[in-house]
Amino acid sequence: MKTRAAVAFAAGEPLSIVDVDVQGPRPGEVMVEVRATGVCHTDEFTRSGADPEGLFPAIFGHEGAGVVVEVGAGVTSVVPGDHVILLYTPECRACKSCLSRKTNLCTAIRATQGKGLMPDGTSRFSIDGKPIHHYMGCSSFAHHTVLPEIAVAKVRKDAPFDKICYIGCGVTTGIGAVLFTADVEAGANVVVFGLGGIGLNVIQGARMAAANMIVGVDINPAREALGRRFGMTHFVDPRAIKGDLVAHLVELTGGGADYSFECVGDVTLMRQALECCHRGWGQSIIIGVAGAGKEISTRPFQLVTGRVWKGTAFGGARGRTDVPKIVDWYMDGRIQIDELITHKLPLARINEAFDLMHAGTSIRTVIEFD
Ligand code: NAD
Ligand code: 022
Ligand code: ZN
Repeated sequence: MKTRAAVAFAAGEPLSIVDVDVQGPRPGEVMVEVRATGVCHTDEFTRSGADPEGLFPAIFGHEGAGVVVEVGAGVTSVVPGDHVILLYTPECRACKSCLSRKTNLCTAIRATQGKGLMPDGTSRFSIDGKPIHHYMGCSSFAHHTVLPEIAVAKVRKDAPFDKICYIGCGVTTGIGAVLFTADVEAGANVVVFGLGGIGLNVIQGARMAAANMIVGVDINPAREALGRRFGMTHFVDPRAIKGDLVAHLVELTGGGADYSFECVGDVTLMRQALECCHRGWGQSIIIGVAGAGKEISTRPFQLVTGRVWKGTAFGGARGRTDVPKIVDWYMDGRIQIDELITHKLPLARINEAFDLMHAGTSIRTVIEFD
């Protein structure tokens, strides 16, 4: 069948809105009618050409929600009509990683996903018989897309697609980093570097964990008001303080952060985030994705004296298990999403979402399909 999609034909070019051919689901796969998708940083990172692993032509998008319209042979966990959130981190519950209970990084379809292909090594998308790559196993910038069954989380039907699509990446990454990766305890002092689509969700995760101080650090002073609405108790603009940022944060937190989170993707900030942690136990969690080839550094003394450096993908969340719970938290009013969806556009105007991202005026732009 034909479906409308935003196709990236070459690095650095705007996406083209065209009709593409999409094949039905093969065994173990499902076709989803995407109803809404967020536009996130990695989409722009790959579109711009900065991602050395970027493949073209491709259909980007990895923050999607929609309705299952067809299932392939052997699919048992969803049926047509089910509402789902797409998962760039699948959960097979059978690979070594899933069975370990120590990581959410399922390896079942990892090799082909990174190559922009379905697990059988082929693509479901094409134009004039020429294949188009999938992206992060999701390709939510297509009105209809095909995924392995293990890469969709079934969610309740009363949840609005234009809000819960954001649970497909930013919300889960930020809240999950606090609750799953760091396991922040009540009363802890938390420092968050970068108050964008991820950092603001870290802040609300810290509020859920009943943290004591929640210190936000951002060079954009406009982020202070939004941070406070999500539970931030103190704001630091690095450009406004005199002297060393790390010393300032250690002083402010009365000896250092119990937990810090880097939500920018800058290796200098990653070092500062580690070094502002409390001697003996402070943990720093890297969420931001740094450019290819970048390296982090610190003195070994920082770790020898008990600070811990960690990283997290998708907030450590197990997609099919944890994502439906996060949807419930939203529906029960325990987390805020609406305030972070600052812009909405139809697919035809998706390129404006990248402009808004660069201008720093958006937190999230959501594309709604009609
Ligand atoms: P964003 O652009 O919305 O937010 C970044 C924020 O950092 C902005 O508010 C900006 O003003 C601030 N900032 C920039 N430079 C700064 C500096 N030197 N000091 C302090 N603040 C600074 O981006 P986002 O959507 O929140 O994403 C943040 C990062 O998280 C990206 O690198 C993204 O790729 C990554 N990410 C990682 C995962 C994961 O699973 N690990 C998932 C999603 C996103
Ligand atoms: C999502 N991300 C950034 C903004 N939005 C993001 C980027 C990369 C990862 C997670 C989130 C990530 C961390 C670790 C890995 N990835 C490797 C996982 C593994 O090897 O098992 C990652 C993921 C998917 C893809 C590439 C890297 C991909 O599909 N191309 C989860
Ligand atoms: Zn993302």
